[in-house]
Amino acid sequence: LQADEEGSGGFDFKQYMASKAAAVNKALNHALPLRHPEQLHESMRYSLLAGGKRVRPVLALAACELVGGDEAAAAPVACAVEMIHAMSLVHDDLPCMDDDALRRGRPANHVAFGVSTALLAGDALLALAFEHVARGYACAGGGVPAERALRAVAELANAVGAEGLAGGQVVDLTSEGAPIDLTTLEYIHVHKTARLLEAAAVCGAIVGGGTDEEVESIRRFARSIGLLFQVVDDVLDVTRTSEQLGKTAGKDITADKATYPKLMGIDGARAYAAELVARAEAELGQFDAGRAAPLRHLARFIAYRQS
Ligand code: GRG
Repeated sequence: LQADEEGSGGFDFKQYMASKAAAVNKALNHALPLRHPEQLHESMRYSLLAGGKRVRPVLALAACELVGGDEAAAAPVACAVEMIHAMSLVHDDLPCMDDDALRRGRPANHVAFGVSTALLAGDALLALAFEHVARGYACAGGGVPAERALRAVAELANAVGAEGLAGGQVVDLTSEGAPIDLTTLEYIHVHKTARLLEAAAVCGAIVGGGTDEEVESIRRFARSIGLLFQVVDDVLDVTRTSEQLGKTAGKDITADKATYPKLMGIDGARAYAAELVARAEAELGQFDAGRAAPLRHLARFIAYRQS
């Protein structure tokens, strides 16, 4: 999508993302020291601490502040969603899943550490995510009542399991090679991508003390930007691939993959992306405009990115 107006309103989104991501990186490094058994911890740290935009933790922090919570209250869930994200990437790259040798421009975890260690590192990161939340909110840490912490744990677990990432992944894997319709494509992206973004924002809003209505509005916002993320990715794939094909005799990387442009046409996919960003922004309408600025800019960043 092309941004029709800058509309930054004096808010420096790049600076906001950079400072939040730096704080998250520090907390993650602290949460996962290198200790015995070193092979396992090195493998966990390799995938948790190397790069990544940290979009999910920033969503958790921003949602918490949007409902009037203190940023510190969201720190445990912000770290947990990134641990879950990291483990899902490690497992996604395994030979029995997508079988990818590269992740974020480096060897995938199983290429660097071997399949058994990568599998266990993923499991251990998932366990650490829940331990980190439980310990972070034990003794009303950060002033978050246990009842809110428990609701956040249930939200996270639901996002990981059969109704979330694992469910989306199985439908993706079992649909491979066969033509799929828009409903199945949407199911895969809602579960594989949008669900964890949604859980990140919802958990931030819960621990921040949002009302049920606020939490559900933030859920709809995050689900829209999760889908938007995927639609824009598919549109960019088409643009990138045709540029590449213009220069070299490269192969179409999307040849055997169902995408929004294939199922809706490129103009249809662009119109859908515009609708999703409008839906996301509409959910923020009920909140204080200043407090909503980070999330409004995050939605625009996802919509208007060029790579
Ligand atoms: C959760 C138990 C359990 C198993 C994992 C493998 C799997 C089940 C699910 C796959 C989930 C997956 C890899 C979804 C893709 C998500 C996605 C859009 C990744 C890219 O996110 P970015 O751009 O990545 O935020 P960075 O590198 O910036 O962190």
